[in-house]
Amino acid sequence: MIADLLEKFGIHQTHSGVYAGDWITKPDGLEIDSINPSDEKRIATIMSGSRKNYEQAMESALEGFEKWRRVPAPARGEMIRQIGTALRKNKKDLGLLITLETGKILGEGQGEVQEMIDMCDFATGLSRQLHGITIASERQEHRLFEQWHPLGVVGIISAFNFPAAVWAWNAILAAVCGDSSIWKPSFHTPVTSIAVLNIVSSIMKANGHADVFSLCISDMHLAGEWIAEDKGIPLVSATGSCEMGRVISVKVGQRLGRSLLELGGNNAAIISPSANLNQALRGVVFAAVGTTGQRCTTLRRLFVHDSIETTFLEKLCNSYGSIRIGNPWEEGVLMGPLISETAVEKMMGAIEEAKNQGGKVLAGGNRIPGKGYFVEPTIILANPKMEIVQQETFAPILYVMPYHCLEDAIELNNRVDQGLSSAIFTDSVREAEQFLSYRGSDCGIANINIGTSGAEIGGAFGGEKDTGGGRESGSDCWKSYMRRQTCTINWGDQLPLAQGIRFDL
Ligand code: UN1
Repeated sequence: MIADLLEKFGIHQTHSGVYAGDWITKPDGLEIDSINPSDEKRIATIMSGSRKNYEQAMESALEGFEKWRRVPAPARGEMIRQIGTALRKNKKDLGLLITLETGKILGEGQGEVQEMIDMCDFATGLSRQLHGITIASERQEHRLFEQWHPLGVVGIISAFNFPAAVWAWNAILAAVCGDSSIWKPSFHTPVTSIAVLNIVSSIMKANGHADVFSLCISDMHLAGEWIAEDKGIPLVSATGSCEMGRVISVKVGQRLGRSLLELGGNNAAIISPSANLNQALRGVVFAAVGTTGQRCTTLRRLFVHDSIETTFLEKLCNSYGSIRIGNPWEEGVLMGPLISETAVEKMMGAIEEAKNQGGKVLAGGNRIPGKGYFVEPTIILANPKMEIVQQETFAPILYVMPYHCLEDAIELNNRVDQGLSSAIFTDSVREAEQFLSYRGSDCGIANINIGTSGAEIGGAFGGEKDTGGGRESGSDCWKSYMRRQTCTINWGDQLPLAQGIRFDL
């Protein structure tokens, strides 16, 4: 299965990890093994990039930008449309490769490719809508307006859990805006990034723009730091942990660059007494267990009204018991492995910690013996004050806590450092509107009768507080990838000054 896929995507057993208009034949960084988390077997070995190879990829991206920004936006959109078509053709196989390298189930692997396709469609439309506004000038015979220009090379740092879609959110949007990009993927998922580059660059090569998308896989976080410190990169878009975001944003800030951060979440859902409990159950289980609890939007805290606590928790524990865990490419499996041994250790450590702090395990709680990083999805009855509940553990642990009045539940929803996603299950308009009001959820995403994860690309994606404040993918997020220019034209023969200032010579 793996050999065929590698061949299909043109990936050698030992493959270059640096793309600079073409693959650099022998990058001289350390060799990295990509490991299948389901069986711990090697998928391929990647020659990672050294500082010198990074500079080569950057040089190519800079050259790419010089040419690319001259291409009219709708013509750029046409090439993005072709990328979307190529992704459609490869959806099944690329989805499977993502499944093998990340451990997410097949439906989610393919869903991730669909997210890339959706981004291409969105960006193609956008290619004819990168418009500015005209503003009424306070001066006579003046015109005041805004226009948007390409920004430059965009640095993209992405995480293992969405090894392809998050690149597309950024790189495809950047490309339609006239930018080139340099990508540092997670060292857990180098093979997916190579497959993506091969699909995309076949289109870009045929159109004479092979250097719009660069890639530099590096040992650990090295290339992330190079990108953050590089003054040639006006915008660094980084997805990952809050710790990573703190390091990156300081480095980018020091050189007064812009950063766009999409960091951790500690997302909560509220189950109100009026909720449709079957709907809520499905929403909660997908959000808490999907992607083995490794989405930044994963549901980690659940506030259940005390009047329905017993009924709902019983339903929830029963459905946790029936979740099929196993090889993520097999039909019917709903949960694959965690990404690594370290991730398993962190999960087990968090469960121990929760018990020490007074938590009670209601379901799961164990590692599954044998090869692969498999664990049981876990429910812990907790107290909102517990220290561990304030933290994001990137694993399928759901802390459940009863509440009595909605104001308290909303206050608890907001009482963590992160502010990414939130949800309420309710049939009450009053409760729903309160949750969405200025005194409701403080998160970037607030859902009614939908879990915390699984956002569509059409909206702006991201969150507040320690989540980093960035917004990616749909809506008007394209504006982050361009530079805004405010222009005033005086078409009269006088020189009136703004604010009515008189300066007569
Ligand atoms: C992430 O986990 O970094 O809303 C992104 C969602 C997905 C994206 C998650 N569309 O869950």
